[in-house]
Amino acid sequence: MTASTRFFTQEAPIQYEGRDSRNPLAFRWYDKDRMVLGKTMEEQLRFAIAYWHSLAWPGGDPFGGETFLRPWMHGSDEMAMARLKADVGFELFRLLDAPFFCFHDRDVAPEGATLAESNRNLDVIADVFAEKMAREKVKLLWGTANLFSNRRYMAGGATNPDPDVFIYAAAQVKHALETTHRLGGANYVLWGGREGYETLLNTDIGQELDQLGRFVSMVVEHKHKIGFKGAILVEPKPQEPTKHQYDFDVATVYGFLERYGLQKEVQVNIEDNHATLAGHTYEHEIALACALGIMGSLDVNRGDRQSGWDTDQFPNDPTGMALGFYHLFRAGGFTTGGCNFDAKIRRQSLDAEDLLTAHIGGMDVCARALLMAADMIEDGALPQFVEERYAGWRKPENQAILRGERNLDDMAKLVEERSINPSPRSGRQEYLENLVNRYL
Ligand code: XUL
Ligand code: CO
Repeated sequence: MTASTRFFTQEAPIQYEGRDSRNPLAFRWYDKDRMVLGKTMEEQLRFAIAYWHSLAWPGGDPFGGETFLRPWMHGSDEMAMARLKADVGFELFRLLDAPFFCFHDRDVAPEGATLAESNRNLDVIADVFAEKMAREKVKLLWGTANLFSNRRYMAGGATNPDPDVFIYAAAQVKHALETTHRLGGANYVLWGGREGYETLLNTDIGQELDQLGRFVSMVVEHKHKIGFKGAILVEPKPQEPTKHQYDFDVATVYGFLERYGLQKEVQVNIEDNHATLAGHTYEHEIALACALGIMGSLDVNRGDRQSGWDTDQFPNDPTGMALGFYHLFRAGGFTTGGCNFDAKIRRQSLDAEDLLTAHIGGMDVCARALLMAADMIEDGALPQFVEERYAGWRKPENQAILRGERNLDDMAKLVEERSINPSPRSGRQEYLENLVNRYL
């Protein structure tokens, strides 16, 4: 343990104690070496801790300021504070035995007066990270750039009406991508918090989409230029902070990627609370991304049924998670991606221990969901039902339709020739729901 932190009273890493354990600082489901679907739980779930929520958020809300009073947020030497934050961060990763973490450039090092100064600050902390990562065996799931906090980005980064802001944002992303590459990051994320609009009265949507298309293309070009092997991920969200965001949901992102020829280069980072804000479920977004071949990574969290905003709470619904995991792991699970806790403790959760219990609970929810999803997959009744439901499409004469070898005239002929008069079959939804309940 780094003696300087003295933040956590817990010293030994959290252990798996099994489902009957009453110890709040123990895993009840996450047994990292347990084999599930051919890999260990640790390899399947690839947990990451989000620097911004757990280390850089002071506990404010729109009506009240800081509640946490973290020692590393109160000091005049900003770089010394950034180092202390890194000490506490890596202590948190060690205690949770988390294999990965994620960060925004501005969470980890202070913004300077110029981009060059900000880059230098980030480089210093990236060196600190590199050393700690080697020592603690922690890896970087993804890095990203904060293009939303500074007032220069109030009208967007890539989609700003002022080309100078676009240029500044692109230069900032270049450095964040290179830093991610230097630290061996498995992915690089683009979340367009302010790539949207507040009012159409002052916005040229077509122009802004073209700017965003060029921006993402430049990121992809640079990735290849520097030899970054990780995936570039766009994170969909329908709104907040802007009234409307261009990366609304998985379907919208796919349309955007196709339009700019990026569908083979870019995947998605899907967040539960963003899915619900878009009027979908996590399950829907994951299944669609798998079907479209753009499933990248997950931000695991949850919203609140009554609140219409991004509450970013730690997940606590294993069943909902299992339904999403079922699609993800049926499609083979993660390659570069993982489960990133883009989740924050509530602002009254003041104690260091609250950070631990929140993650322990979230990791257990994901582990339990993985076990359920594995049962659903291995038992085979669900996939088999779907397979049989579409069996008619496997027949060569019907495959020919999908291959574009038949037209509407052929359809009319076929109805005559085959005396087609379809008789509907039950979708058996209640049977399937009861089936899912068996795996819980
Ligand atoms: C915001 C959000 C971001 C991204 C990274 O809602 O999810 O933290 O995950 O910029
Ligand atoms: Co997120």
